Amino acid sequence: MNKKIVVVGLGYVGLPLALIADKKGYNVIGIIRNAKNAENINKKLPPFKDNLIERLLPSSKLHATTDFKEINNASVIIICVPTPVHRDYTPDLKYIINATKNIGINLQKRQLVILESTVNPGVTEEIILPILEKESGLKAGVDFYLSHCPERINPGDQKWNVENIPRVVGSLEEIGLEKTIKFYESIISEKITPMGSLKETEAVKIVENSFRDINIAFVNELAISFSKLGIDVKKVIDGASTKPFGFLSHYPGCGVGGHCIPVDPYYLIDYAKKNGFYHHFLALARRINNQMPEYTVELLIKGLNEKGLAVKGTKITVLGLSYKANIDDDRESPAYKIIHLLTELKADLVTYDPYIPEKSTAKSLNEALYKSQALILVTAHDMFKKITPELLKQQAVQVIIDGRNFFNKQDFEKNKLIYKGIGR
Ligand code: SAJ
Repeated sequence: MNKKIVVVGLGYVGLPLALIADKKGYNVIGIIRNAKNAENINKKLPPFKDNLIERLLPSSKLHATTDFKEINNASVIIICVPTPVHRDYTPDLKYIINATKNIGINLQKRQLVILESTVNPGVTEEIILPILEKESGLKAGVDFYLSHCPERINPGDQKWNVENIPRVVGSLEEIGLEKTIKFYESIISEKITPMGSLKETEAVKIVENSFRDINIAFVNELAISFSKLGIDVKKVIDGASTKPFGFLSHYPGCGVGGHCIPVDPYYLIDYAKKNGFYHHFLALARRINNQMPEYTVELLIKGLNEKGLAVKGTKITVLGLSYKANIDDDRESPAYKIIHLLTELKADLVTYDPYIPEKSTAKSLNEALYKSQALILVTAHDMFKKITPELLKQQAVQVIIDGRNFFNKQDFEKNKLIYKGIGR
């Protein structure tokens, strides 16, 4: 295999992959849409916060470009573009289709095309394959190879990264499968598991993330129920976690964000529906998780009422914009749904996320809390641990809505602050 490979899409998935392949001796070309972003990557400027990228980018030989002609003579072409959903939650494959068309136009014999983006079963064979054949005039599985290896990146994870996360791979036929396994075994130190088909491989990733979404929905529903029963759901989940088998803890929160968990189940719901089956359970879990921002705002309204305050005109601080702790990614973040709801209720809003200063209205935590009468914690950034009842009492804060059950409830209640968590 010649050592030239192409990675289409240099985001959370493509850039770590390109850098690991570069580190393992491949000649890596990254193809992206935005020339400015390509320029910045070539200047070794990390496009977002990520330890592996900050570690490997400075010494990498990765070259970023917008020119799909660079596919010429590559042995492997890996598609790592986003797979979002439309506003009606149906799959939005425009990035996949655009990348595939440009690859097809430049495709050559014996090249291996691998999809890493998360898709529902069927996309590789029913969408990608026909476009590649049409644009190239080549035959899949004969003239070129077509495989799927779903990405498993966990943004912000200090332990698991592209180099040490096991992978599953599937292909149209045996030779493509062997080539794909060989490629991933040359860059990843963990097990590469072959699946029996492309659809099985696509289904693995959707099942992984749907599993997480339904488990989060389960504890979110428990939180709403237990808050009426006077039971602290966090303590119950911690208690259940002492069981060494048959239980995997998830925790309730003010919403489920990110570009994976709240999105991926819709791909399966949509595809199964088109094939005669409706996933009531997956759809219900999505509805439960999607209503957590509203539930959180209702908690705030109740908390303010206990102090005779209305939302309208009250200074309220929203802490955290990113979708999960200690990262700067705010895609699908519940923060924006909460901000929208509070804006509609005419709150005097201030927002602060130390990882996303450019979208925060306050420049510091102190500025964000200044003269604020209530706060909603949306993202459990470590740096918010410095928020104590004493700090809040120096301001005018009387109500705390803890959207991630992050604070010590007793501490706040002991200081006569109104504390409401999610299910506690
Ligand atoms: N969340 C909860 N309760 C939980 C766990 C998460 O409310 O118990 C919320 C988070 O606050 C966040 C959203 O769900 O808003 C997603 O959180 P996440 O930890 O699942 O983070 P992601 O979206 O980065 O998920 C990634 C996924 N990786 C890939 O899709 C390749 C997912 O498969 C991993 O399981 C997950 O990381 C992980 O385990 O951290």
